[in-house]
Amino acid sequence: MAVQLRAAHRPGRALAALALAAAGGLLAAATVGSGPAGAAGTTLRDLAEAKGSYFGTALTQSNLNSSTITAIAGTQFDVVTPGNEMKWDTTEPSAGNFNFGPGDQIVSFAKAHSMRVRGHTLVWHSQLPNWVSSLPTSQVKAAMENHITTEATHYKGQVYSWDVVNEPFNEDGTLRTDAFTNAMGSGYIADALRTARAADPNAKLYLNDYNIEGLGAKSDAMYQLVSSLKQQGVPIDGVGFESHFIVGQVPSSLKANIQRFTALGVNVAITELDDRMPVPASAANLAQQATDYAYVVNSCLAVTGCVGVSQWGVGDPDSWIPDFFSGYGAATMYDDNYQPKAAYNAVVTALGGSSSPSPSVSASPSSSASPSVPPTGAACKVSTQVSAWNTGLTENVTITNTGGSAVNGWTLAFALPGGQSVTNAWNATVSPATGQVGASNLSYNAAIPAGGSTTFGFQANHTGNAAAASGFTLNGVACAAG
Ligand code: 9MR
Repeated sequence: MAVQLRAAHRPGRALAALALAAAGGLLAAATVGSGPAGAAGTTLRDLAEAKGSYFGTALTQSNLNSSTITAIAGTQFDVVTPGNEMKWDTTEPSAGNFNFGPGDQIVSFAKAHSMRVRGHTLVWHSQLPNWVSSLPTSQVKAAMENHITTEATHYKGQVYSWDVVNEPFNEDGTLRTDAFTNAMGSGYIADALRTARAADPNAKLYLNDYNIEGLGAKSDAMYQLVSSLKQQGVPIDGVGFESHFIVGQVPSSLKANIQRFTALGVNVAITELDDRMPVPASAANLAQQATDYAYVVNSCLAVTGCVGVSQWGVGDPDSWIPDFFSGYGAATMYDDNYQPKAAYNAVVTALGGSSSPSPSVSASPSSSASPSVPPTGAACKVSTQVSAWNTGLTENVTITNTGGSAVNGWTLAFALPGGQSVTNAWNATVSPATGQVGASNLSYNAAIPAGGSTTFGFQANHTGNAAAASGFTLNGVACAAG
């Protein structure tokens, strides 16, 4: 499905192709980029599992009606968190009347696709039906315990973990005032955890919150709470870092913060990852998002006890962000058409995946060019578009075939300015990372019809010179600028 590329992966092939170009203009371009899927597999879940981790998503009941969403969810992800279906307003809309139908549907989907379920959530101030908030304080404890016991018992053996208490803190680290603190003070948290453990002894019990991903007052408060719960012998297995980030603002202390929590003897999970930006999304922000996603995944992988990463939703169209943050969106790894974005490719790389296209892409008949049918040189023009920031850039390169016949299989050779180093690419393999570089077609874009164009792109680090590449030759024939 997605094409993920790492410049360093096939230097041999690309160098060979460039040598051929120098020798006579005949390239084995079609062999480049059509290699087998990565050894560990090509889906996020396969790659994560190979590292002893997981990659999850959130799904709502309505998402299950979209074959596009379910196709991606069922193949790419191995953990599902119900977006709304296990929350109190759905599961117990009036006192003692339980409705597990919607949650059960999510569980069925998970089972059918060998996914684990993160139960979300038993006790939360939000999406809490009015009848709970209206109870006399003397009745809240019993209502809470009954709710936890009934729901956790219903899902016993079917959920891998529970977010037992969700979002208990204010931004300054004080405990949020809600029906539960009003009735029980801070003790409601320990009580909720104990009640959940009694109902489902095998479920991992989590506290989950946002803006606790980096060091700061709120994460300090969570840290103190977990530390104190552990000291008291209260059952707690993990802390969920929701991770609703803004592009370019992922806290640099993320890994250190994960480490200090795991040092308390609990797991950490990245539970609701997304990374929003103003829309329409700029190329620079999409590139930064890729960096951010990779950083988050790498931070989790680097710490034993960080068990996995879940994204909140599958793709940009089903993300909660545009509804809650006006003018923002593009927060997930899949774009408006559910095509994988640079963030997806960056995550594949972070998970140790290869730069190969998926097997179905490799097998596509469009990979008709083969080493025994050398591509022909062609008249061409090339245009470039660079979006740069202080240390990096993305560059899109459009090749137009200005000759009279189709090109079948291509390598575009060009010079990168000094200091630029390619970190990843899309719609082509690009290698080597620096200097004189070759970009070669993938199986699905080998053909450029006469008069037609194709675009590929890459991300690069730079040390001050963010100029576009230059000196383009297509299959050994110099191209005009255009
Ligand atoms: O994705 C959920 C969205 O559909 C709901 O409208 C929203 C209501 O609060 O809750 C969303 O999920 C939240 C999650 O349960 C807890 N952390 C923040 C998530 C985004 O708001």
